[in-house]
Amino acid sequence: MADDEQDIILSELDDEELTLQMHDDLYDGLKDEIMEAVHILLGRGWTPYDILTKALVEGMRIVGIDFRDGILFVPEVLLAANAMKSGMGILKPLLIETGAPRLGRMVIGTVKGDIHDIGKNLVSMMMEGAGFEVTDLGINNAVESYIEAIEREEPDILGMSALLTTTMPYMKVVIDTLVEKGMRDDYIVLVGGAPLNEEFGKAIGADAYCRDAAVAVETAKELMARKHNQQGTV
Ligand code: B1M
Repeated sequence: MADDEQDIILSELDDEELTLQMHDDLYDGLKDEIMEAVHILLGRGWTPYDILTKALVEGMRIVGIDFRDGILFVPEVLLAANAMKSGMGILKPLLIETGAPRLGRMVIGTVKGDIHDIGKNLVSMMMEGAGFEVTDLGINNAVESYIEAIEREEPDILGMSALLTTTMPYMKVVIDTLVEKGMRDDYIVLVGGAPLNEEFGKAIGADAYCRDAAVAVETAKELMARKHNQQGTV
């Protein structure tokens, strides 16, 4: 594949071919090619959201399948993740510069034991683009880190991400601690990540499970509106 690829001129591919090529390039961890292709699609009038979902997220989904099946290993997936992040880096300012009115504040982080951050970063970007102020705590957050951040930032929303079946139960540790401290009702708690589902979200006492970044934005807006209505501020 590498020999053929040297001859491919990305700008000469049509949209569909280019999208498929991006899936391949992400798979191969080709950061420069991903960045070039993102610029080409932007130049062709693609929205940042379409580039994210159709080219980058879809490419990472394919990587995930081969990682699961033992065809790809951690070093290769890390390269793919870096290529994905470089593409996201170009799109981030475009997703954020919407001039949307401030809707509220969010603190978000990946839970303890978990270093996956691509999905969380996507949620942060989309939330910022929708008008939320976001404090991103990064990866591997213990309950103390969440508590310290929400006491400092006083957000409306606490978001937690987990990508491993072994780390998702930690979300309950955080929520239980909020309950113990009498702080649970002060925040909207949203959770997300590939292994979660709605039932899990309910079982651990979150306000909502968000399937993807777009759902996170919609859910956040809806629950913020409900909160304002309850407080009689809207
Ligand atoms: Co990991 N990994 N990984 N990995 N990795 C998974 C999650 C896995 C499903 C792969 C597989 O086997 N198919 C599997 C988990 C299996 C399980 O738990 N049942 C797995 C494993 C096993 C591991 C290791 C244990 C591998 C090892 O070391 N042997 C190890 C664990 C490290 C750790 O965390 N302690 C590991 C390591 C890694 C890398 C470092 C190589 C890399 C992470 C790089 C990084 O993130 N910086 C990596 C990657 C890239 C993946 C896959 C391939 C892709 C994840 C991703 O970025 N997806 C993943 C396979 C998969 O998920 N199918 C896999 C793209 C992203 C846009 O989607 O993160 O789902 P996602 O986010 C979505 C939604 O879920 C939602 O919105 C996002 C955007 O739409 N969402 C939220 C996410 N968080 C949210 C928070 C919210 C709301 C919505 O808050 C409100």
